[in-house]
Amino acid sequence: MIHCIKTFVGACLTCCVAASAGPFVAQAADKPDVLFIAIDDLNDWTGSLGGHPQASTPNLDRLVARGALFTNAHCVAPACNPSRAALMSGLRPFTTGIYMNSHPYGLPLKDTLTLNRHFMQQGYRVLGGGKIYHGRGGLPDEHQADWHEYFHRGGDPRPPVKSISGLNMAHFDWGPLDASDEEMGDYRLVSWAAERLMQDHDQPLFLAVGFVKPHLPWYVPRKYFDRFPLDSIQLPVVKDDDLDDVPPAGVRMARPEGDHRAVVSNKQWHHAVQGYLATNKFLDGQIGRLLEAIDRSGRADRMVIVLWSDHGWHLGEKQHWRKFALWERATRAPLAFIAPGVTRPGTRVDAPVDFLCIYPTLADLAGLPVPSHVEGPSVRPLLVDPQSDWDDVALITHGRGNHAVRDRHWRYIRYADGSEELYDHRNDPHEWTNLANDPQHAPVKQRLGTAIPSEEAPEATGPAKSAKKTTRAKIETP
Ligand SMILES: [Ca+2]
Ligand SMILES: [Ca+2]
Repeated sequence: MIHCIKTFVGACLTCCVAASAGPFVAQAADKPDVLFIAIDDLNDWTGSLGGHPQASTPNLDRLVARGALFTNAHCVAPACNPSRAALMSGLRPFTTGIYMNSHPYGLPLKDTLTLNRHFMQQGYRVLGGGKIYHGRGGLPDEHQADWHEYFHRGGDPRPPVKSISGLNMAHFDWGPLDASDEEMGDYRLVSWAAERLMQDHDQPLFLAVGFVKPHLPWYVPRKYFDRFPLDSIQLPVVKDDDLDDVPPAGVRMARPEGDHRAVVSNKQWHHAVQGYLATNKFLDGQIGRLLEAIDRSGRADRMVIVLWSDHGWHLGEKQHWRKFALWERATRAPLAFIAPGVTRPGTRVDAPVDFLCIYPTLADLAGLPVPSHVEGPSVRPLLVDPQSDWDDVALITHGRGNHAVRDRHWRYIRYADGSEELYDHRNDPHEWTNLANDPQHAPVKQRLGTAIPSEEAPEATGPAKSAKKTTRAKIETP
């Protein structure tokens, strides 16, 4: 294994040095292809992360088992736009000002060497499809030239009624479709990606495949709902008075009088869990098709793969739904790297990381320089040896001034008004008991608090929408 690692790294370093001296194409054969798999709104309800006992994701589990799965990985921000903007730019929300879905990324990142720009500059053929950055209206003007090709997957079939659940809450809805897999946007996305994997390219590939499911609405073909009969559905484990020890800033994020009251009073909780499990099962089938394409392409042994989902998702834990919060279920999400010659199959990494590690790690694994602006660390040491010393923590930001810090055992939350939560995951995996006011844990808060910034950029503005003057979660529209 050591020999393999040296050979792979050596080849990359050689081509990196050579690339600066002449046309890149001559060295392209030495660079690995990169397959960048983005998933929208998939929390830890996968077979491999075990967030729900009925989660069934055998294809995803098979893919991540080929390399290193991070079991304590967290988004940088628990919302689509700021999570993706941070991951793709290498910059935290409090550096760019992109804190919320309402803060546009186009102009603020106009001059930033984003991940796809970096790979393009380094001689990669950069292809994207589906949802990579946030936004359904196409790419912002400032980012049009950042992809050699971009595939827009189109929409998904709709049910004949406005709201299957009866909640009438826009796309906060779920139910079976009388439609085929082939009619789904993510099916077309995989077909496109498979074609590109089969083609010959005279440059190494950076292929970004952005699945839109399991984002709401949870409408997928009926067979996936049938797979999870309603009378078998297990609700998440919750504690009725869980919010009693959460400070008001946290309760405002949970907003129990909103989604949760609507779901419970309309007897939709089981239906919603069924809908999420079914949509995850549909997604998993598409990951299976992508996996087949990878293997058919003959590229697998020269391909670095990263798989991630942009944040977690609550389904009633802390009387909260959706993302937009700083607890474990909203921030924990799948992250896996498969890097031939570096990772070993079946590796599980328990060290805490956040998705700011993705940019530098991919650059590192491809033998590219890591741009100096990038704020996260490469996790290569953990890929080589999951037991490596790792002092870093995961830092999650939700709105200006609100942060969570996660290490191996603890989650520390500090809101903009200074109020706090502290949870010990060694004996409180559901984060039920807030220990922030227990004086004996002051040193833990002090230690984790050093990760929280003392200065934060103002909220970004742009031509499309102006930034909202609040950090409240309730302003979000997913
Ligand atoms: Ca998302
Ligand atoms: Ca509690």
